[in-house]
Amino acid sequence: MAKYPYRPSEIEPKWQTYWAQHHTFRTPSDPAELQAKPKAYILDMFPYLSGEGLHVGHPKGYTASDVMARARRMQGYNVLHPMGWDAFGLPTERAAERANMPPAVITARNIENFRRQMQRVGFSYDWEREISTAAPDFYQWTQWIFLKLYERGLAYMADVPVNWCPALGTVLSNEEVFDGKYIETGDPVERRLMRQWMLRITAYAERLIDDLDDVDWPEGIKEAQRNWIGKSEGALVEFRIAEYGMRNNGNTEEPALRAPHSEFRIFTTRPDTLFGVTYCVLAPEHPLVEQIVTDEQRAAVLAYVAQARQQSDLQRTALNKEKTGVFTGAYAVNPVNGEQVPIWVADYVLISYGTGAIMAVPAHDERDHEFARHFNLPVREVISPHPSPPPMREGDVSVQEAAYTGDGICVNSDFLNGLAGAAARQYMITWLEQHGHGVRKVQYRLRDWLFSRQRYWGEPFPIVHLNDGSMATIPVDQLPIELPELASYKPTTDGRPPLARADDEWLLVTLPDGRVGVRETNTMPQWAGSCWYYLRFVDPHNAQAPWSAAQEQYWLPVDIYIGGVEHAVLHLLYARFWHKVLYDCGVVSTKEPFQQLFNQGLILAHSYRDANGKYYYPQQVEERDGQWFVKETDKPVSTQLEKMSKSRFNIVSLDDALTTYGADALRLYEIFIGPVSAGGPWQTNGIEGTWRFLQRVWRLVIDENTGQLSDQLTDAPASSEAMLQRQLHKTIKAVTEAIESLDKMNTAVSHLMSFVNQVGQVKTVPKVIVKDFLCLLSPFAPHICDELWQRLGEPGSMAYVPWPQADESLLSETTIQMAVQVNGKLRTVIAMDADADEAIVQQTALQHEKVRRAINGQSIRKVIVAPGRLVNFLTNE
Ligand code: ANZ
Repeated sequence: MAKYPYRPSEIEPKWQTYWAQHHTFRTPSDPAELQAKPKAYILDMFPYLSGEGLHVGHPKGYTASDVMARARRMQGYNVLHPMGWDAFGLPTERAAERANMPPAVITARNIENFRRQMQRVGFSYDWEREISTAAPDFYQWTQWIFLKLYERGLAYMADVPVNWCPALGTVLSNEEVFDGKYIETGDPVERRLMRQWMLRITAYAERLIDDLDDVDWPEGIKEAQRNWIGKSEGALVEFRIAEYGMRNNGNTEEPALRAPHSEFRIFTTRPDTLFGVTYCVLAPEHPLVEQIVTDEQRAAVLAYVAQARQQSDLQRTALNKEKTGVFTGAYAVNPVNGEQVPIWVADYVLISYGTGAIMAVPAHDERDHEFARHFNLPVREVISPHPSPPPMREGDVSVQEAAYTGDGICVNSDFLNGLAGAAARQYMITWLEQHGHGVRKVQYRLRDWLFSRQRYWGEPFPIVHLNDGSMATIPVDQLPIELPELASYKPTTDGRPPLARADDEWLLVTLPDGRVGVRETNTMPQWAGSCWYYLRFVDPHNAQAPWSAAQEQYWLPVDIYIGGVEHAVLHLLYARFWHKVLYDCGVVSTKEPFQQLFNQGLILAHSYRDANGKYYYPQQVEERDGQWFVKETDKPVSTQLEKMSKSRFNIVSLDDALTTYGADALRLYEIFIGPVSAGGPWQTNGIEGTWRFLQRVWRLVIDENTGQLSDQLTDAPASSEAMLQRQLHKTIKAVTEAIESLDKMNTAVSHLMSFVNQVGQVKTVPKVIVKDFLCLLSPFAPHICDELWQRLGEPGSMAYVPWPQADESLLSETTIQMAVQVNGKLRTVIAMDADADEAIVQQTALQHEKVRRAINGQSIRKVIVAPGRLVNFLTNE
């Protein structure tokens, strides 16, 4: 047994303490220091707190950003790499409810645990800048920003149909609801009309789309944002309600309509189809329904409206759902030809979009077509796919059978006949405007943001309701409005916020001018703090202002923002909105907050599930002849790779992995698993591999028997080992490029491993070469590198040692072509460096799309490499 082996359990706490005591990662803030260097603001999406702490899936993104931050410091940048806590919100409050403790106490405990875990992994955060969104000195400024929104007319109260979640006792935003359920818990959501705070995000819809062009984000995320905002261009068209007397070709027997509104407006993206309207539809909630419904139809219509209210928008608008609806008995007049068309009520028209009413063109809209077929309403073709007058061509489908939704030539359309597409739409809009029947309209799917919650654990609003019914703002110098202590934090079933139970001392306010009122008792949603936390990091202890202009101008925008793809819409859209408002207020200097966005992939783990869907822990199951069984009951179970979660019993504990292998092995493995954006399965033998690699690195420098420097090391110049020197410079180049790409950081680890293999082939190793190698390894495995650096006689941490530069003259140019086979079958040919070792060859081959497709997720049983010629992957087919 070696007496002085690699012992992460000793080295890692030692260097973590050293970094803390020496403020190694303190962010420069003094103007001269800032001026002297370029900046890199590298930010992780801060976690929302949970009682479970972190599992091995979480550090994937955190490690990638930490490697980047550490490399940037060595490359001569001023680096801002902070961490904080998304501490308000439902998850914490629910945990507090379960534990029967005040949310503040649970929050403090969770923060301790998260911080302890992150420090154990050795992330180079500047802990002196740690923030929590639930701390009064933070949310004071959240309230301050709310006042800015309010002053600009971007925050208002309104009676709105809300998503009310009975299980949570609160309303939720549109973005938080999918398929009629709260996205986090699956609790059902119903529609209610409530008076709530709204933020006018729709006023920024256009800019939220346009400015996406200026940021360096994954195209998929940009697209998700564009779709969420959902810009449509078209027209608002006015339809008059036909007089009862004029209906049915002039039967004057019936009474005249007494409706106060005798017209309604519809939104359409296809004004070119107006001559094809054969009926109109109002949403069940449309206020006109009750006024126009005829006596014969009233009972049927009211029954239909009542049942439609029970269903979510998604259920109602599903394309394949059988269409339902009821005729109101009333008719509308088509403004282009004076024709009278029946008005129906149907749930496929949503009250929340457009005007809540449509003109139906069954010949050219699929949903209208289905509806018309179902209720035997006429279908009139007004767009022809072919330029010359229809006889139909072979293979054509008549619009009686299926809607034709494409562009084409207008037919049966009076003055539009012969026009096509955009030109026809423009012509019609102009016609409508000239005749006073409609206007051009850009419509967004985006709704204003429902910004209040009936929960305790959130920011109080800095608003007072005065006795005369008006509202007033709390003066800025009285912020923060702190959350009061309550006997019970529980939500209510009637929507009365818990803060309404606070004592009068908190509730009743006398403003400086003597006016009195009651505080707003709703709280802000969890998204509020995360909308601007990245700004507070630039100047977190400022008591006079949310941040100083100088710090903001230096650090913003965030250069690299790393986090999960689940934030594609919500957080990123909300934060961009606030940022733009702050930009308009002149308090931030950039239009966009996050220049480059990066999504890390998920780390998956095997889960075990029986036929009833019940999950088992890995310890409860065993494999026999390739089949998995529950040990105790012999029940067969299936195994699959899934996202780690408590409910799937497949969490791999971060603390356990750290205890067994140490932080450096874990960090290396998190990166090694695959491209940062791809994720992959967690495998114990994988982390064992990086752990053994670090042992080899250790032995490269330390003689395990004596604890002294290895005899192999010499003080000779690098050129004394020409091959190794060349190899080093290739590694410098490859690792530098891999870090720069961020996504392909995993390849850096293989290059580092391959370099250590090369060292194994030489007798003596110049210390200068080892030192450069440690520089390259240190962002990934900082503890062992600092330790070896010190043992090599260098002072302090490596955190700011200049990054090595590759000497181009030492980079060999020889490349060779290698064949790549999967199970003996040629898949591709790759160009490789002539002295690349097996690990690099394999890694490079596996990056290839064709190879990956051929392997198709199967595990690799064996790899055969014929140096300089071919590599063959054998899988468990
Ligand atoms: C007539 C028409 C003819 C339409 C045609 C489409 C095709 P986007 O692109 O999503 O904005 N619509 C309008 N308001 C609606 C509502 N509240 N609920 C359900 N559907 C509604 O879609 C706009 C189109 O969706 C509008 O254009 C309208 O149908 C429908 F050949 O008007 B269209």
